[in-house]
Amino acid sequence: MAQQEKIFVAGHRGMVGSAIVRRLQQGGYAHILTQTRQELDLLDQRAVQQYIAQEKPDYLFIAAAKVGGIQANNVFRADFLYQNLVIETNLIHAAHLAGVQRLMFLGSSCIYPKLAPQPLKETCLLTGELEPTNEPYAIAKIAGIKLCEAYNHQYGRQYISVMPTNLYGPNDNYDLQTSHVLPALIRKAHEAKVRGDDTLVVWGSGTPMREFLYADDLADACVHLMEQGYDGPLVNIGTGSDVSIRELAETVKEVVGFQGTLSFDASKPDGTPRKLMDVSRLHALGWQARTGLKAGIERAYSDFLMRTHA
Ligand code: GFB
Repeated sequence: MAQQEKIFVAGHRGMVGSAIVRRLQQGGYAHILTQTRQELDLLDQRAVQQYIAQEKPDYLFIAAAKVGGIQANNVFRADFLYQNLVIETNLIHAAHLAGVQRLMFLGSSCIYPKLAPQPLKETCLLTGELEPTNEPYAIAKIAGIKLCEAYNHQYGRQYISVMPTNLYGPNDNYDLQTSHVLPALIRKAHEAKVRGDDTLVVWGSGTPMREFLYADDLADACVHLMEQGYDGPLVNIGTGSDVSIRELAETVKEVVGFQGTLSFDASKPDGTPRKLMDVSRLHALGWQARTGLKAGIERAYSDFLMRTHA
C-alpha cells in the first residue's frame, strides 16, 4: 500500500473501522475514503456499485457489519444473517466490477465449529457444527470468506480474509442488551460503583473462556498484512491467550474500582465454552499483539467515561 493510494474503509464509524482509519492516518496514508450510512447505504446494491465504480479505490477494508453480543446474535437472527450477507456481497462484487484488486474482509472467531480443538486453527473451518447462538452471523461470515476465495480463484483477485477474536476498545457499544461482554461489564461495574450496589450481575456461569484483543491492535495487524501484500489463506488475529468470564469480571472490577461481589445469572446463555485462536500463522507473518488485557481495559474505561460524561 502506497501512501498516496486510495483506501476505502467501509464501516468507519464502528469500533473496528474507526481504529483502522486511525492507524492509516498514523501511517501517513493521505487518501482515505469513508462514507456514513446516510451518504451510502451498504444494503443498497446499486448505490454501492455506483460509489465504488466512481471512486475506484486501490484498497478496500470491509469493517462494516451488523455486530453484537451473544444476546443480540441470538435474538435478531434474521437481521444478522440478512444484513451481513448483503453488505459483504454488495461490497465484494462491486469491488470486483470496478477492478479493485486488493480487499480485506473481516470476519470473526465464531466461524469455527463450537467444539473444535483449541486453540482454533484456520484449517478447522467447516469441520463441525457451529455454536447455535451465533450461527446466522457465522454463516454470513463464512459466506464472505468463500466469496473472497471464489473471486481469487475465478478472477485472480487478491481478496484476503482475517478472523479477529473478541474485540473491545474505543467506540464500542455499551448498550447492555446488544453489547459484547467486556463493554457490558465496564458499564455495569461503573454504574454499580456510582449507585453503591453490593453486587454486579454477570450473565451465564462465568466459566466460558474468551480471548480479548484491543481494537487498535487489530487495526495494526490488518494494516500490517495489507502493507506486506499478503494474499494467502485466512488469518486469525488474536493475542493467543484467554481468560474465564469470571476472571474478566474480576479485572474489570479492579480497573473500575467496584468493591462489591459478583453474582451469576444462569438464565442467560454461556455460548461457546472456549474460542482461543491459534495465532501461529499471524506470528509467522511478523505480527504480535501489544496491549495487555488490564492496560486495554484501563483505556477502554477512559473511553467509556469520556463518552458518558461528554
Ligand atoms: O461477548 P459475548 O456477548 O459474546 O459474551 P460471545 C461472552 C460471554 O460473556 C458469554 C458472558 O458467555 C456471556 O454469557 N457474559 C457475562 C456477558 N456477562 C455478560 C453481559 O453482561 N453481556 C454480554 N454480552 N455477555 C459473540 C458472538 O459471542 O462474540 C458474535 O455472538 C461474535 O457472533 C462475538 O462472534 C465476537 O463471545 O459469546
